[in-house]
Amino acid sequence: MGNTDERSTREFFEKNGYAVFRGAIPQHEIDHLLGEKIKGDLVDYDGKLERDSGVWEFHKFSRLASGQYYLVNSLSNAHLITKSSELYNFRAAVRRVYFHSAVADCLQILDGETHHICNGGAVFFNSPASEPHIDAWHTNTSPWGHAKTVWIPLEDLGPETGSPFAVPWPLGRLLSAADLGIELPPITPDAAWDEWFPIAYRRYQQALHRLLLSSSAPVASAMLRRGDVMIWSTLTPHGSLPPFGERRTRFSMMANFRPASMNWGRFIFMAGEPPFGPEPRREVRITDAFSLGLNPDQSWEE
Ligand SMILES: O=C(O)CCC(=O)C(=O)O
Repeated sequence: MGNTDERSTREFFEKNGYAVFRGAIPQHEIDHLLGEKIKGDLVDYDGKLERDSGVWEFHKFSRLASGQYYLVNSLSNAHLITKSSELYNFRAAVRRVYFHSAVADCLQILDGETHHICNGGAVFFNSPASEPHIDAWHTNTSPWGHAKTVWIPLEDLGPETGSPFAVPWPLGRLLSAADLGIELPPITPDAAWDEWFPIAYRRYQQALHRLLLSSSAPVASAMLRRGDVMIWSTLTPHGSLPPFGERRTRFSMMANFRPASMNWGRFIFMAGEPPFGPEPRREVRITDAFSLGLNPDQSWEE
């Protein structure tokens, strides 16, 4: 570990499960990402798209009491929608930020690792107003708790834009279903993941929410300037504030990383539990840095 600042950032991260790095991404990278050439890639699309239900539909929105809209029919494999020839400039610019040495530096300050692998990412145009949740459901390591989400504002953000927040959480603290006092539906090798996942996830979410509420958990957010970097462990509960008043933009991006020296871990399935057997030894494929999701159909062992 380099200097005192870095040491105290790491100590803060270990105690609270999140950290904020100020002005980490060079402004010219953000200018490039938001530049006219890139914007030209982003065109409105009003056709049908494949949904999680498997049906091709137009967007369907619902309105919350707060006046916000949310998408009811979520997209299936959104990352696969565009052909590689589309969004060419945009994808290249996004990758330039995800894989910028400044991101690697921030990660290294937190865990000392020199090489990380990106498991997927997203670009936000508005706040998703997501409820408190943990990202370990889609990205985790074995042993637990070394995967991280990197979140980067692309414009200056106050809470009125719907900033992200974290619940201060000791690094590595894993809440299993048993810790939350719930049982998840059993999963067997034949079980359909797509049927099991939403039920298990929702049950876990509700229990997590109850726990945070009953323990009067604090939430932490920050005024963020474009180019700052906020990082949380994928075991740290976090979410996003809803924006105030009328809808407004909140250009930002996030990606999940894990140290390259670590194996994937399957949060919620403890080592040796069916249907997966013992902990995976080595990950065997990273086909696309932008592919998302951990799927039990994937091959995990060498
Ligand atoms: O963008 C946000 O406000 C939060 C995003 C989030 O919850 C996530 O990346 O897991």
